[in-house]
Amino acid sequence: MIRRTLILAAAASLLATGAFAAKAGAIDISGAWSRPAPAGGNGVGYVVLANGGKADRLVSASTPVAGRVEIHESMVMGGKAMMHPRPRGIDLPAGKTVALKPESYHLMLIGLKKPLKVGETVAVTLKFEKAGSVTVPFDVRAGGPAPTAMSHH
Ligand SMILES: [Cu+2]
Repeated sequence: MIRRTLILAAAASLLATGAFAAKAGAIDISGAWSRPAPAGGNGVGYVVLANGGKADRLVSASTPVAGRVEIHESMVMGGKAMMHPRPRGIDLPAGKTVALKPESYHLMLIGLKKPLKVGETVAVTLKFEKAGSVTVPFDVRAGGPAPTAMSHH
């Protein structure tokens, strides 16, 4: 009885934090999620990258469900929410964890070929300079802080 309770608790905590974790070299990839978005619009992607190895870089990403994926950074400048493309990607310092999250770094899925619906997963391939490529399922869910003036954030 106690054991079953523990297993259920473990399963529940996995669900709460994102059940999927992947690895590319020494980089632990977890908590990948996206938001619902209509076909023809832009989607977002958030994920936590914990680099247990040498300095690396997230250089690009791609997905079959969008025309292309850009790496962006959101910031507030002069009271306005802005976002900037990061064409060189995101540095992943040795031993550090970098989170792509609302109001910060994010993936932008440009030109969705189909709607992203809550409960589905989107396969996104992340490409690292040294660790190579890995395809990660992003859970589509509502939530997080309310979108900013940039409606897709
Ligand atoms: Cu963006």
